[in-house]
Amino acid sequence: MGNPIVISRDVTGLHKVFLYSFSQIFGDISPGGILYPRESESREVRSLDGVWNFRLSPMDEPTQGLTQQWYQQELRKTGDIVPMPVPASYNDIGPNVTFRTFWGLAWYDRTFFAPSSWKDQRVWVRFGSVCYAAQVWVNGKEVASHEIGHLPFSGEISQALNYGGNNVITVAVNNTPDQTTVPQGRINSVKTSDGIKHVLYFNFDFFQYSGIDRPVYLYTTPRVYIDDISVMTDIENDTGVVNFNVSILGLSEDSEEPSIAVNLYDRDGQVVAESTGAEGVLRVPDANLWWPYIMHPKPAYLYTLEVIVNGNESDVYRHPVGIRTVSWTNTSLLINNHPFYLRGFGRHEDSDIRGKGVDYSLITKDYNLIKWFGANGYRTSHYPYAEEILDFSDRQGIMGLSLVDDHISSGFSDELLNNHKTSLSELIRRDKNRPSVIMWSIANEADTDEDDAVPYFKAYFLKGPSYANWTVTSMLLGRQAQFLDVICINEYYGWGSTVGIQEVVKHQVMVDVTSWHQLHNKPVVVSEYGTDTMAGYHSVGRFQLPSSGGSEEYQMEVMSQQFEAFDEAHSEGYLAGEMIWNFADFMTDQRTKRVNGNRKGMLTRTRQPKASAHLLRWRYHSLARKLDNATIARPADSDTHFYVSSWFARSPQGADSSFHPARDCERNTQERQRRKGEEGEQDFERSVIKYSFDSCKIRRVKIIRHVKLRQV
Ligand code: GCB
Repeated sequence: MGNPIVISRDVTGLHKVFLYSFSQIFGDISPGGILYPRESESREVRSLDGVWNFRLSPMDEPTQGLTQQWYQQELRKTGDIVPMPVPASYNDIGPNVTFRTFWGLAWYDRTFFAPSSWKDQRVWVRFGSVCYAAQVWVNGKEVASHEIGHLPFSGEISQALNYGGNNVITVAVNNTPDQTTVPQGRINSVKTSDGIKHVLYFNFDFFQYSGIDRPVYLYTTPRVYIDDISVMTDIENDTGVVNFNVSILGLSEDSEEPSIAVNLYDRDGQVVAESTGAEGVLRVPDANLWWPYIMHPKPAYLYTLEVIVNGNESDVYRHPVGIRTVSWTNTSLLINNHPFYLRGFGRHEDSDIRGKGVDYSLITKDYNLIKWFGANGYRTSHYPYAEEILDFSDRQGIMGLSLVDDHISSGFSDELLNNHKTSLSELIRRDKNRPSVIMWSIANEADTDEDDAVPYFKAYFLKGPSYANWTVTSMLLGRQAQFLDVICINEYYGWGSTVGIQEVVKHQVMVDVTSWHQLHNKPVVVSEYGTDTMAGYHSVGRFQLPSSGGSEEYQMEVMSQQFEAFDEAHSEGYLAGEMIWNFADFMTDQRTKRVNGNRKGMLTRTRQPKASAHLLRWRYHSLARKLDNATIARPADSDTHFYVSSWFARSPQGADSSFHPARDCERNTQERQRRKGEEGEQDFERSVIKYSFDSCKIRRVKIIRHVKLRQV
């Protein structure tokens, strides 16, 4: 099932999922289904991936392709074309900087054959994503359009096809941002010796790759077809419960009333439950639940839901289903009623040459590495990831905080709100059935301090579909955090303006996490922390000369400080996870603070480990052993003098005998309880705030606001 929705809270404080009608649960979800194309007895799927023809619009006449109707003929007849791989971002494929920095309309086309056997069916084209906006023609007829990248769209092309012959598909891609697009951006003007130059500007920290970056499929369905399937799962003792809802489209007055059969198969192809009708409940005794990686010896168990529609024609669609629940208390996250601690990363879809283009070799390598680290989740920062990537998460048990395109910084207009809501609603429509998706995250580091932000996010929260999480970075969020279920904070102590002062880390992290929890009585996840680090740059560590920012040693030292704070906050009971920024180095715009991209990765952009990768691996493995009771082997190369976790040996040999459960944490807790007892709850909070105010001047404004917000 997709993301659980809190509808009620019981007196124990455990937030439970109750099943209401699907429309209530999914709120303003975008209409119509967007099922992934899958072959079956009634459906054919053909990939249109490969090498397409490509040309950019002239910079001085960006709309030329539209005014001259390039889509009415093959692109090669309109001017010079170059080959362009699909899926891939076009920016780093071209021979020159024009491709890299281009903004405006880019044009693609290719031909394909449509067999005569398709004539009696419906034929569709489906794009996994086009960044940012797309218009699609087949043989000169417009068949689809879509705005907002990183999300799929489809269009029926039955009426436009030349059956038994060749067809031309043309796509115009527009990557021009403004203050109402999601994410926001603008075109800046710069005076140069050749006159005014118009350049793309984004105020977020990743390269805005453009183009047809995810797979393109043609697929067929019968005329009466399964348009969408929604599942919500629950657990009653040992019984797995699968609530399903099927929507069928294409019925005409002459259509026979279709009958619907729904079967659930286990991994061995045995039917374990069956039902009929468009809505119903399947019960699976002794169900194999979907568990995250490492939390269970058989993680990521997937059943197959088969839907068969019989009428004048029949349609069959098979959908993977993981049976699991996600819930949360005011301190923790739970999966299948067991508390879990998120240990993972912020990531990017990013690699050289292909940009954000889907690449199975890269995806497979990345998941091998995620598991090598012993991570159990990640945040799909800062946009919805490819379905092909999330399939790996579903199949391997890697939990995900699924982010809508979340860089909304300011200029909170109605149009922006509309686009933002559409994007979240399309994301939920796409991923609602994925067991690996455990939260929806809707904004990253928005300017929540602006007055316009309050009504903006209020409207977003009240009318939009449900979600569970909002990522924020500073104390300024206070007014909006009341609407959230889980609070994620980004913090960069020991970096940014405190680079070189790593002593600030532990204390400030505790202050942030504690204050957020106390202010809203909700679980807190640290969704970003980290330092830029040049692989191969070393400075001597803290036990000899001071290490300096940017070195591999410094990155480990800051991490080590963060780990101590995380363990302390976790032992207090309200830190529900930690996600380092970033899994791997990634490309950004050219900026003064970026040396060929962002270097906060544990891995280089080519996925080679920095020293920190080993430190993180030690930590995640030791957390898995302690918190998930996992029997995974301790990493062999575990000789470290860094703080890894309170359950990990500090001895250079890392011998197993020194594996001591939660001793430090308990001591810390006792000390804090003693302090609370002496000072009283209120005083304790105030002293925390005052202390941070004194010890770190940078936080002064934020802390003052924090105090004010508490009075709101
Ligand atoms: C952040 C942003 C992330 C940046 C990161 C950094 O807070 O959420 O997009 O890449 O900082 O490295 O500056």
